[in-house]
Formats: sequence, C-alpha cells, structure tokens
Amino acid sequence: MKRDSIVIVGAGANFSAISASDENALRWDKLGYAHLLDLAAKDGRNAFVKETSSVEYWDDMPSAAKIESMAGYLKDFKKIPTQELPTGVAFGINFTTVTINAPLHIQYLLKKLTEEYGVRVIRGKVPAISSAFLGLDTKVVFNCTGNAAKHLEGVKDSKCFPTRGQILLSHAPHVQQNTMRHGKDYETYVIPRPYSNGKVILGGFMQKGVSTADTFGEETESILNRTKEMIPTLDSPDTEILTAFSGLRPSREGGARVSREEISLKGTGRQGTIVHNYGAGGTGFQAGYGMAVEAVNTVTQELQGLIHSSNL
Ligand SMILES: Cc1cc2nc3c(=O)[nH]c(=O)nc-3n(C[C@H](O)[C@H](O)[C@H](O)COP(=O)(O)OP(=O)(O)OC[C@H]3O[C@@H](n4cnc5c(N)ncnc54)[C@H](O)[C@@H]3O)c2cc1C
Ligand SMILES: *[C@@H]1O[C@H](CO)[C@@H](O)[C@H](O)[C@H]1NC(C)=O
Ligand SMILES: *[C@@H]1O[C@H](CO)[C@@H](O)[C@H](O)[C@H]1NC(C)=O
Ligand SMILES: *[C@@H]1O[C@H](CO)[C@@H](O)[C@H](O)[C@H]1NC(C)=O
Ligand SMILES: CC(=O)N[C@H]1CO[C@H](CO)[C@@H](O)[C@@H]1O
Repeated sequence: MKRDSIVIVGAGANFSAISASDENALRWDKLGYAHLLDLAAKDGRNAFVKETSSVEYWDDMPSAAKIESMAGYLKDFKKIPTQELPTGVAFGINFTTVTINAPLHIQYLLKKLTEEYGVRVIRGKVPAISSAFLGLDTKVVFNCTGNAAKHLEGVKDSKCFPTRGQILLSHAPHVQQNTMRHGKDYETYVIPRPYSNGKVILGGFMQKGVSTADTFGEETESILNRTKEMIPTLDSPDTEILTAFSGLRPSREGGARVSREEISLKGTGRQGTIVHNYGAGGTGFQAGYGMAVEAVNTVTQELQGLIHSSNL
C-alpha cells in the first residue's frame, strides 16, 4: 500500500483533544504529550516539533470527565470565557500544544533508528503476518499494519476501517496559532507546520468508511470557507494554497489494539510472539509514542534475552 506517503505528507500533526474519552486513548495521549513537549524543548529543531499556542472549540459540550482530564495535563490550559466564544461554539480552551512537521519528523525518527540504534530496515510487502518470522531467531513480530490490518492474512481484523481526510497545504506565514473546531458533523482546523518557512495545514474532513484517495474541488472549497471563517486573517493576499491532499486514517472500532499474542507457526511446530499495534486512527502522531511504549513493554523479557544473546 502506498498510503503512507500520502499520510506522511498530508498529516498536519497537531496535538489535539479530539481523541475519544476512553481510558486507553487518554493514557496514550498523555504519554505522547509529555514526550513531545520534552522533545520540543530538548531537540525541537532537529525533530521538527514545536510548542505552539492552540485554541480548540466544541459545538457540543464535551463530557465533564474529558474536560477534567485535559485540565489535568495540558500545559497553560485555560477555559475561554463563554462570552468570547464564536457563534455556535459551546465550549473552548486555550493551551500549549505541540505541532509536528510530519514528513520531516518521520525522517528524523528513521534516521535516529538507523544511525543511533543500528536498526536495519528491510522494505517489502509481507504476504501474511506469519511470514514476518524470517527465521528461527526471529523472536517477536510487531503488527503495525495500519489500514492493511483488515485484509492482511493472519490479521483480518474486521473492526478496522479507514477514515478519509482531505487537507490543503498553504503558505501563510502570518498564521502562527493552532486552531481547531470540533463541529457537530465537521472538523475544521488550522495547523502551522513547524520549521517549514510558513506552511500551514488547513482542514478538514473525517469520513468514516470512505476509502478513496482522490481529492475533490468541492471539499477544497468547503475547507477554505470554514477555515477563513474561523481565522479571518487567512483571507489575505499573503495566503497561498499550494496543494490538496487526501489520506486514510487507520481507524478501529473500540480504538487501537495494543496487545500480545502467541501463535503457532504453520509447518514449523513452533510458537511465535506477535505484538499488535494498529488502529491509531487520527491520532497516530499524538498517541503513537504511548502505544509503542506499551507494545514494547509486553515483550520486555524476550527483548532482554535478545540483548544478552547479541552480547555473547
Ligand atoms: C488527513 C490526515 C490528518 C492526520 N492528522 C493527524 C494529526 O494531526 N495528529 C495525529 O496524531 N495523527 C494524524 N493523522 C493520523 C496519522 O497519520 C495515523 O494515525 C498514523 O499515520 C498511523 O500510523 P501507523 O504506522 O499505525 O499506520 P500507517 O501510517 O497506515 O502505516 C502502516 C504501514 O504498514 C505498511 N504495511 C501494511 N501492510 C503491509 C504488508 N503486508 N507488508 C509490508 N508493509 C505493510 C504500510 O505500507 C504502511 O507503511 C492524520 C491522518 C490523515 C489522513
Ligand atoms: C489534528 O489532530 C487530530 C487529532 O490528532 C486529527 O484527527 C486531525 O486530522 C488533525 N489535523 C490535521 C490537519 O492533521
Ligand atoms: C491563547 O493564549 C495565547 C497565550 O496566552 C494568546 O496569545 C492567544 O491570544 C490566546 N488565544 C485566545 C483565543 O484566547
Ligand atoms: C463556500 O462559500 C460560498 C460563499 O458563501 C458559497 O457560495 C459556497 O457554496 C461555499 N462552498 C462550499 C463547498 O461550502
Ligand atoms: C500470525 C498471526 O496470527 N498474526 C496476528 C496479527 O494480528 C491479528 C490481529 O488482528 C491476529 O489475529 C493475528 O493472529
């Protein structure tokens, strides 16, 4: 699947309070937020992540539990006074988010893995998850197949479905604040892309079950209408629309799956360990770090064993 190139270019990658309010999602978000804030402070320029002032609006009042959770960990969290909210907005907050330049952040991570940790990268299509056990010394396989989890032999998780998005990449150096509006049946957002010489992502759409990767002129117009209404300074000769992208968020009913499973490998008579880590939906950048830490923690013992044997 070639979706990754689209997602990586297209994802605006902001840290947003959009996630579901279930326990897993909140825990992964918190871990991701703390990690990204720390990274922004220590190595933000190289990692392409940056602290950014952010405003989020909800047309429907979020649950008290969700508000309490956000207030508990988001830096500089402030409720926006009701009389200052735009028409149609029931609740709004202002806090410090972390924005990510998604394509360059991904390159930073890859470079770190290969150069600092000596990870060997093999690119190829795996016909079934069991064939990822390359040999007898493959101890653990991680299932991070995103949208493919629904169809991949050995995975075939019927809870997985795509959530299509379309966004615009613009040049608007005068826009420096992250702004999101969670509407009743729409999502509108403006995300400055850090260390990009003034690029700003304008969005968007959340279309459950839609799997076309085409972009549509009518959706571009809708995004422009909504983002300009939300941020009037966008409506200026200084704003240039560069291109439209679409991408498919790898969603899953009930949220992402992070868990360990033992399987027997056909024809070998032996067992293999699989760690599932897929279904991040629209939150892979913000929740992915927390998910990865928990995925790795399910196989601590096996990994210790590998470190020992490679030292021999
Ligand atoms: C428009 C848009 C905006 C977004 N904005 C944000 C945002 O602001 N913040 C945020 O946190 N997230 C955002 N996301 C979501 C984010 O992009 C995803 O959550 C994230 O990319 C998921 O990562 P993943 O690695 O789990 O899956 P994927 O990125 O889907 O990667 C899965 C990988 O598995 C590979 N693969 C699958 N099957 C096989 C096989 N058989 N053999 C070999 N390889 C295989 C694929 O090629 C792919 O590289 C956005 C997504 C879209 C579309
Ligand atoms: C902003 O963040 C939310 C949640 O992570 C995501 O669903 C949305 O698509 C993001 N916007 C962009 C442009 O990436
Ligand atoms: C949010 O907070 C920042 C920093 O305190 C401020 O610059 C910005 O104007 C605020 N925005 C709104 C809408 O309150
Ligand atoms: C965008 O706004 C214009 C002007 O209000 C309107 O005529 C048009 O129908 C809108 N387009 C979309 C796709 O919402
Ligand atoms: C080989 C194998 O069984 N792999 C697993 C990959 O992940 C899915 C989860 O959806 C499992 O069902 C598979 O067992």
